[in-house]
Amino acid sequence: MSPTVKHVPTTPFDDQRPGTSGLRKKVRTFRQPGYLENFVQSVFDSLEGFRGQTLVVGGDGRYWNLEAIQVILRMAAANGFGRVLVGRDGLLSTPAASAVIRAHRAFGGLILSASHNPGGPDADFGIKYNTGNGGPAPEKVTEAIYAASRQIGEYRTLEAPDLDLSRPGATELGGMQVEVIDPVADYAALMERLFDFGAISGLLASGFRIRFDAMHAITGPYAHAILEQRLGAPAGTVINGTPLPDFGGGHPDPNLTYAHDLVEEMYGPDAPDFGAASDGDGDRNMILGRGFFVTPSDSLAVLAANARLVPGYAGGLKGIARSMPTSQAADRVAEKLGIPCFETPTGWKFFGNLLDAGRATLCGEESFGTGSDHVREKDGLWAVLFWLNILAVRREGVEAVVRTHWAEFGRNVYSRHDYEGIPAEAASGLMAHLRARLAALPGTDLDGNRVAYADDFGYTDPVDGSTSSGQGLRVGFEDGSRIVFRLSGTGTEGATLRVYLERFDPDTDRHHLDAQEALADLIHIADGLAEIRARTGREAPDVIT
Ligand code: VG1
Ligand code: CO
Repeated sequence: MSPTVKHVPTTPFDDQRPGTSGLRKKVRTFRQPGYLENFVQSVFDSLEGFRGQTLVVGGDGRYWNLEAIQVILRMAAANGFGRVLVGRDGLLSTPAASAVIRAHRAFGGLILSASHNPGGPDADFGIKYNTGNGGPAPEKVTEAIYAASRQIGEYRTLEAPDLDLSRPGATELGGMQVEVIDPVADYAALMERLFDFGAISGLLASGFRIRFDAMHAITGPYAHAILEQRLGAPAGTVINGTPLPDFGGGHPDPNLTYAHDLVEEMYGPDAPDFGAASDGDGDRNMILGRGFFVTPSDSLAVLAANARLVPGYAGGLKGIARSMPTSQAADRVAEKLGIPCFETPTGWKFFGNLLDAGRATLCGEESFGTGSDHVREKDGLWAVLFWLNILAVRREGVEAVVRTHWAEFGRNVYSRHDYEGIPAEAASGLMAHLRARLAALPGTDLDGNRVAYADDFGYTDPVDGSTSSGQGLRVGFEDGSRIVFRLSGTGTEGATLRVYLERFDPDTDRHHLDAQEALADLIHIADGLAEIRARTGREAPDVIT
């Protein structure tokens, strides 16, 4: 007998507005009775036409992932979905979830992740809804979800036991089919269509050594299957390759601060030729050469400039899109290729329309995010394979490829400074003070740098005309340098101030300079403009990327 649908009375929580990438909160917030249920019901209440359709569900394997998935399965059945595709053991990387939604023409998907934020009972959890194109819900959908969460009165679920998600296969739950799928299969097949696996295997067989740090997070199984099993990299190429609920106690954030195992090896004696890492949910990437770090902004530009070497992009790029704070290195490549370059607010949801409309092929963010129209999320392993494919064709090292790129296009020296966990009031005070100063800045001189423009970035989507304001304060100088200030929309405690610094340098003689050195005067100007030290009480950033 089918379990009956229960209508459970509930009252709204007032803090369920999705941020840059879904709803992210402490695990203990999510564990309050009704908290997850309210949000999931609000998602369903804001959607139309899903009866009998397919929903994709999976997460990054962090603490509480499986418990949340069991709740979602019962609610999906009670709300009338026809079928759910769920990754084995509840696992799906964010880009793989996007690939599965697209490959199976699902109505949408729920992805459980707080990405690079730590996991565990005292750490973070998150959930986001992706639409049928495989991408994060655009703002009009996330705002509708939030509105629904403010007036929710009941949620629907079933009285039914947990399902066994450890083995692929189909079962039934309250009239809905639940299919447990191999989390890697669709994704790996897609990668094989885009890249020249033969050429990459050849490179690896020639003695080119690589290391991939999965940071105890979701990309472990994907990297084992693709890098070691399919491409023949030696066992042990993938380190920290078993997903753990608390990511081994670390921040699964692929940058020079948190990916320490990898960084130590790549900057040590006898370093491999290529190193990479991905984040909690597998959508970010960090690329390293031997003793050499590739900024994510440069990585986007290099991929764009070399895209024709890769089978999936041999036909050329339609356009490039980058988030506003991302360096303008990609713009220079777009100009040379004669294709448009779009500047969007921070967050992958803003790329969806451009990709769907065929106006952009490659997208990137300075926050270690790169991707293309193959899915509608940024994609960590995809970026790794893209790099390896380029290196296999060019038969050059990572550093040589980047330096040649700088010599041709000039170097957009770049760095981001993060001040984490500052009191929310200090952060909003700092931004308000700076915002009030903007109008008077153009034409003034700051330490010998003349301000060309200063504004609060707003965006009008060229495809559907929707607008988003308040997306970051920008101060641009006459020589093309920029400083951008914004507050993070993914944190769960206090506020994080991000300061983005960029200077264009065409002079090859200065390309050996360390970014902090080359940006020293802008760093000084940023502090003066925003009164960072005075208002946050911090002498230095917590994380520099
Ligand atoms: C950060 C990054 C942003 C990225 C977002 C989600 O957002 O800056 O570029 O899209 O994280 O990435 P914020 O609002 O904290 O600056 V992930 O890998 O956390 O899904
Ligand atoms: Co992520």
